[in-house]
Amino acid sequence: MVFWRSKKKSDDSPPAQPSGPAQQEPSTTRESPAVESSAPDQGQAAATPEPSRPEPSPPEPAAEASAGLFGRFRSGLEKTRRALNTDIRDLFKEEGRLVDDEFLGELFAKLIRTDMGAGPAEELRDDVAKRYRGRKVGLAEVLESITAQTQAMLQQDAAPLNLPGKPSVILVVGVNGSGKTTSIGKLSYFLTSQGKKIVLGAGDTFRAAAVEQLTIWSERIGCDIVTGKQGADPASVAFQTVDKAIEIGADVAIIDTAGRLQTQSNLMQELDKIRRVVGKKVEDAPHEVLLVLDATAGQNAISQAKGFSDAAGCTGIILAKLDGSARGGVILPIRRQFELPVKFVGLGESIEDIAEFDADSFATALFAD
Ligand SMILES: Nc1nc2c(ncn2[C@@H]2O[C@H](COP(=O)(O)OP(=O)(O)O)[C@@H](O)[C@H]2O)c(=O)[nH]1
Ligand SMILES: [Mg+2]
Repeated sequence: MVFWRSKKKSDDSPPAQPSGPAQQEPSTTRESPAVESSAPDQGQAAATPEPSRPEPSPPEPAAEASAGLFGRFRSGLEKTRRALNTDIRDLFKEEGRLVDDEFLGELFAKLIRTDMGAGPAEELRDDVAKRYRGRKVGLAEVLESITAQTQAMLQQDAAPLNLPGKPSVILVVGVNGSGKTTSIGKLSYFLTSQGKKIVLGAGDTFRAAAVEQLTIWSERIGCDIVTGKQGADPASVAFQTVDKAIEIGADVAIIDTAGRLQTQSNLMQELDKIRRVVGKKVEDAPHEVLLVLDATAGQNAISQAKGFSDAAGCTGIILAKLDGSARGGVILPIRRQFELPVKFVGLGESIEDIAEFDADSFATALFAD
């Protein structure tokens, strides 16, 4: 049975869950009950009044917005930034340093510790070599060169969320513990503050705690949520969520899903079913399939992205937990190895700790003091 509710805003914090690198998926296999081809049961719909939503904030002037973004990346990337800066500064004990093989080798070793991978670290090193080999350089010059090169490497076409109509449907996928539910909470807040009306769908029906967690987010944001009982068919919850979004004229339906690995074929079929079901309700839905990757998982995040981007038809990445470790360099191979744009980055556990990705501000923040 699927039901929905509108919640008043409250100041409860979302439940903290143990964080950690990509926890293993439950190995249990699940049989999803067939989706009823008939229209969903609307009998459970409670006639609660519409929740109040925060007033949309006025748009910021572009310059201010990008300065704000830089500041947020800067503090979110604190751990990576500190490690990098301390490491690179260590190379400059003396006033300047001769750029020779020894220096270049040391620089490479420092860069690679951020999990950026050998390819990007080589490119950054080679760029410094090309510009400065045989010369004595200062820290500032090297940082400037690395920043510019990183900006170029992170560049992507503008990738705003594709929200073509009312409702647009966003499906959120990824392995267990990557940050899906938290990212949905933060993304919903972000969209709500742009004046959008959101409905959440608690499609992770595998664990009761996941439903509770998303419900608390919905209460904080003041948006509607559709939930099912534990073990309910996620496709049915997804269907009802989209139905609810249509009914109340919501702009965006965001559907949470249980954690899965791209190798679990039964769970990947379940995702297919969710896609089919929402596609029947709204043309071209889901409009976005966002893959949430855990930046603290380093190289694991990369192999996950590889598998998922094909298997689940992903349209973009949310790179969560960039604040959580000194491995923020992982964004470089993620940008490089996948066609998928990074749409958002997660910079903490608070409701505002999500930001639209911007290559220039991000790279500048990464190497900033
Ligand atoms: N520091 C930090 N923690 C995060 C972030 N996103 C999620 N988390 C934490 O990671 C853990 C797992 O998140 P959750 O959203 O439940 O993951 P899910 O299983 O993919 O839905 C929770 O403890 C979250 O608070 C982030 O951007 N930064
Ligand atoms: Mg979850």
